[in-house]
Amino acid sequence: MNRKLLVAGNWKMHGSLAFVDEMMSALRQSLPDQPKYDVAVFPVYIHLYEVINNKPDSVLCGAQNLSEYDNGAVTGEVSAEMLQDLGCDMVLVGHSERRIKNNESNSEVAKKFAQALKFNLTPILCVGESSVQRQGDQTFDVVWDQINTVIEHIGMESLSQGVIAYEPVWAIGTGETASAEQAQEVHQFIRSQLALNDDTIARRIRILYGGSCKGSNAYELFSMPDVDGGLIGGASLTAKDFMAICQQAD
Ligand code: 3PY
Repeated sequence: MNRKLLVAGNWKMHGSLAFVDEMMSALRQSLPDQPKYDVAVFPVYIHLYEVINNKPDSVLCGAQNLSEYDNGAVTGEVSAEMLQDLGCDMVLVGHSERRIKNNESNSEVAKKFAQALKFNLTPILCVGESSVQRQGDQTFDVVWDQINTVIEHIGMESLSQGVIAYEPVWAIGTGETASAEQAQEVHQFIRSQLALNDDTIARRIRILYGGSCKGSNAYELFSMPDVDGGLIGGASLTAKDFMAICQQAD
């Protein structure tokens, strides 16, 4: 099955309004009008509006997080309904930085995934093991538990409306990248587990790789049969580096 690659820039807690304007004009100049691949950027909440108003039509925009609750008395949170109202297309759920620093549990992440779908946002479910878990041979168990909690909460058909991003925690912000073979091994595992439930969905769903993906390794990673693009951290913060990765998806 032909899956369209997705190159998604997770800007994390970086940027300013000037940075957004600079990036949007650089992407307008450098991206083809109708790229063969999908491109998305994920700024902080307060920069979403600026991105949405200045991005090229072909670029999707998403938030880095959302509330598991509907609109109401939940101070400091942002709902899926608000993100939809603003014009967001996508949202990250369960990034390892939030699982670790904000103690987000698998079931909280599953609730956020469901909220996103309720308001027509495409969730990107981030999963991945720590280095201790990898060394303890727990990679497959950890990753499957993270995905299966979402399936148990909302079912396979709903999961298939989102995207999965495999991001080994040991490769995030460390400069260390999973080799293309290591990434493929986990992506293939995820797809084969999904196929036990539903083969069509397993073949349709996009699985991105994230964790120190850059221009120099993107081609090798994207060439793997089960890698459908990347969720890019640091290398999404300059137009030159981000475009270098996008070009590998062409
Ligand atoms: C990274 O590549 O560092 C990421 O965390 C992408 O989400």
